[in-house]
Amino acid sequence: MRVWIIFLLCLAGHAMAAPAVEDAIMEELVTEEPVAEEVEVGANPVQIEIGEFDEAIEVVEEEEEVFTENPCLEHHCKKGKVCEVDESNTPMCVCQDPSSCAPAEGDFEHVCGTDNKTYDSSCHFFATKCALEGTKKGHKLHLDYIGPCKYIETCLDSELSEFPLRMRDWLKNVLVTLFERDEDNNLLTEKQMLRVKKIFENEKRLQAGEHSLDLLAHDFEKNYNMYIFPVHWQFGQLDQHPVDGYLTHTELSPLRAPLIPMEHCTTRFFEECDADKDKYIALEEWANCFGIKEQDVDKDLII
Ligand SMILES: [Ca+2]
Ligand SMILES: [Ca+2]
Repeated sequence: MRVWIIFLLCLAGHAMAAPAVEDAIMEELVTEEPVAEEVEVGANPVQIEIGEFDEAIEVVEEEEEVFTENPCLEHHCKKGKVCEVDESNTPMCVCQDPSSCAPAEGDFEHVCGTDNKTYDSSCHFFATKCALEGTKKGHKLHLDYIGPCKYIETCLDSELSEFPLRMRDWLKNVLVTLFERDEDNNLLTEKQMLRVKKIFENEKRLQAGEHSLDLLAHDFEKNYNMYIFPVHWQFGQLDQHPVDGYLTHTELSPLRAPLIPMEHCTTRFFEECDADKDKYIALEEWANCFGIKEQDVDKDLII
């Protein structure tokens, strides 16, 4: 049960820091289109900063040349790749040499691949995956979880059925926490706020904390409607690359990767969630895994 408290904290943290977590894992999917630097037309930020010191002007010109002549500055590569220019000064993304990754500062930076190998950091992992691009092995290799590889107990059937009970409650609590902290209105959209407000104001709401499975099951039955939105919301958070109503292994990573070392049923849960075994979790499959009735699955709830 203690694990779930940590889990809750992490989760609140995760949701708050969603962009950062997603950056780490989702960059794998970022397309290689050049990203324009935000420089105002006619403005030269370097000159403005240096001002009128004569000595500095030469430096300014040098920096300006680097800025205009290095096309890599405006060329974004997905994780595992770095930008290089060819003979005609055209930028291109090439696989990063794992030895050029910053050394890991501790175990917490290690990641475990689906090949059951520990990589020093996600940088090392993605660089290795890049080198295997186009091979069957590379296609199958994913980041499995955060932290060094370790023995993960088999998930028993009885334990598997407990998983959605806690997960649903947790999703609901994350949303309520976001609602409470959202002073600047940038964690949730207005429509989301309205939905969560209803949950927040429901006096019969089970407060965040340690609850027995019986109580969680009872609450789900009693306050079923309260759980519909959080389940849809989490799906929408993950379905981003692309937004298509299906979750790939990589899209699921921001949720799975921190969870697996703490919750040994995570892998099995998401595997079984893909009921038709096509390697994608559709919204209907997702909702069903969390006990949401078919008639309540509504893609318009993903707002
Ligand atoms: Ca998707
Ligand atoms: Ca499926």
